Amino acid sequence: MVKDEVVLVNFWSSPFGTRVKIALEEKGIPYEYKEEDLFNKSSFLSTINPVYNKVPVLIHNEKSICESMNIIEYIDEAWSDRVPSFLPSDPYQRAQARFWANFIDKELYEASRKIYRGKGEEEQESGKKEVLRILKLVEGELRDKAFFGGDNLGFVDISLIPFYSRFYSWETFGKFSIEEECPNLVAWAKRCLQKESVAKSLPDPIKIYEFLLYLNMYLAK
Ligand code: GS8
Repeated sequence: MVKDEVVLVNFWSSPFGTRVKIALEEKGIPYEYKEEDLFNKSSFLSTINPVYNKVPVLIHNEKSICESMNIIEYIDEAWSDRVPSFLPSDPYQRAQARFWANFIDKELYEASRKIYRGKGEEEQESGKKEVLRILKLVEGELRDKAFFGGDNLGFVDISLIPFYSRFYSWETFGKFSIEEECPNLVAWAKRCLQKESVAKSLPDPIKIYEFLLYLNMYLAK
């Protein structure tokens, strides 16, 4: 059997890269981690992700795969012999999982940026409103399940949980409480954190906050 060579190219604070770390940990796939300096990108990055020049990129036996949720599906398929499966086997349930992961992808990151990068109070308020609207919709989908994936972490859990590291920043910049508005979702996040795969992959919320403060100063220059 050929030995798998797996490399994750990432930047520590990226919620997208955190998704990939969790998926690799969940399946118990050993990998090499390579930190990419996004303030001074390497030419290597443009060879492994020539279209977007962004992280994360997964390199499996010298072939690169881009876009985090695409990478999660790839991991699920390439290591289909390993549990857990991230996508359900039922076509309708699969479509639903993809729908919610796609919704999170399209909406959450951009809306949240308005809270900490907002140019003025009005934009910040609209960011807060949007983030809460998104989180409440997602919370509704959780219903009374332990995880979006049922009893185990699934596709939607993996897509959303990395953002939990940013809740502290959003709440501090925006002066509001997500737990007050979405208690079930925060309880879900705490359940996820009890999983080793999540606990060891999520960046420290305080470090994220300090990084976002720094980024605001850096971008204001
Ligand atoms: C998003 C990747 C992304 O934005 C995915 O993988 O799901 N849709 C993609 N990556 C950021 C780091 S996270 O903030 C990135 O690489 N930014 C560098 C840049 O924009 O130049």
